[in-house]
Amino acid sequence: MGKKRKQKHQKRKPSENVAPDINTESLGPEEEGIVISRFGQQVDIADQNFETIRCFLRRSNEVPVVGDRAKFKRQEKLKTGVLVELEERKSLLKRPTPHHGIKPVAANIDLIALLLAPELGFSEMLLDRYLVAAESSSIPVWLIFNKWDLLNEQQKAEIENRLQTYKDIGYPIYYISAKHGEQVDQLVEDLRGKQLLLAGQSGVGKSTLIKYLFPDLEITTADISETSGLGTHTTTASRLYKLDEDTFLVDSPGVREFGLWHLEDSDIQQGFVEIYKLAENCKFRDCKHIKEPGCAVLAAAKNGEIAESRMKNYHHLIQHYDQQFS
Ligand SMILES: Nc1nc2c(ncn2[C@@H]2O[C@H](COP(=O)(O)OP(=O)(O)OP(=O)(O)O)[C@@H](O)[C@H]2O)c(=O)[nH]1
Ligand SMILES: [Mg+2]
Ligand SMILES: [Zn+2]
Repeated sequence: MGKKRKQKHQKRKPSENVAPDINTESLGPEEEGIVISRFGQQVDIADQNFETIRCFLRRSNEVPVVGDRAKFKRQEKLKTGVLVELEERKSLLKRPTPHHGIKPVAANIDLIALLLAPELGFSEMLLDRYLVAAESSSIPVWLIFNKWDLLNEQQKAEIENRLQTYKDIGYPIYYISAKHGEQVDQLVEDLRGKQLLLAGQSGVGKSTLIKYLFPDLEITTADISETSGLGTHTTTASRLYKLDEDTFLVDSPGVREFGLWHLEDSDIQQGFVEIYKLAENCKFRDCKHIKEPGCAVLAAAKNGEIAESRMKNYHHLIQHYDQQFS
């Protein structure tokens, strides 16, 4: 799904410029690990046994993010060490900050599990914006509709009906209840072998899913505020959890502004994958499928081959996006 964009990343040999309170003499041999969390000038790296070592950064280190594979040296007999270098990344997922900045979120993610939940008012527009942003990172997306237990049969049928559009486009969809573990086993079987990011608005239940999978860990989750109907941003830093030797999940803070990321026209065009596929048959190469003659997309939409809501949202984004968010 989407185009492939290789992330190039230079490997740099660090100088011996070590954080001041580290005595180089006491450092052990180089070991391999994985970055599970980062705080300012320090990172938590899990070693081969998945024991956490708090590592200091050297000034020459490339900035590590959750999910990076790294070489480090530990200070003997202590639970601290130094980061030596990062391995080349397969991918680097970024997200916008509130003031038009862009911040790296996680490295080596090969699947985005986008959680949706009923009480946040499931909307196709929000989902389409998320999908456009996710598609621009070239990482596959699965849709996980959580809190299935809160719905009655009629509501379930309505949601399934609305999500059928996305299933038809090719997005895998799961209906789960993270809190009660319903349908979670099937999801987990399908996730094996991947390093994935749990994404979605604050309050959809990302941490609750982690909590269900790791019952022995202390993980904070919180109720959705009754007055605002919004999540409360309970998780404040991304963190990686290991499910098995080759399955890792990153819990991340919910981002309200994710869907409002500034998107180029080309991102919007490529982010509606079923529309993008049809666009190669348009008469004009730069067709935006608004009212151009010989437009294959508009013809397909007229024949009912593209869902009405998708076409409407595509038009809305491509025509109003800049005015609205720049
Ligand atoms: N009924 C029901 N409630 C759930 C389910 N999953 C999560 N919740 C509740 O939803 C609330 C929010 O869950 P969290 O796991 O904290 O949400 P989050 O996505 O991690 O939110 P942030 O960390 O703020 O991004 C909590 O009160 C959970 O108990 C579910 O499957 N069913
Ligand atoms: Mg959370
Ligand atoms: Zn067209």
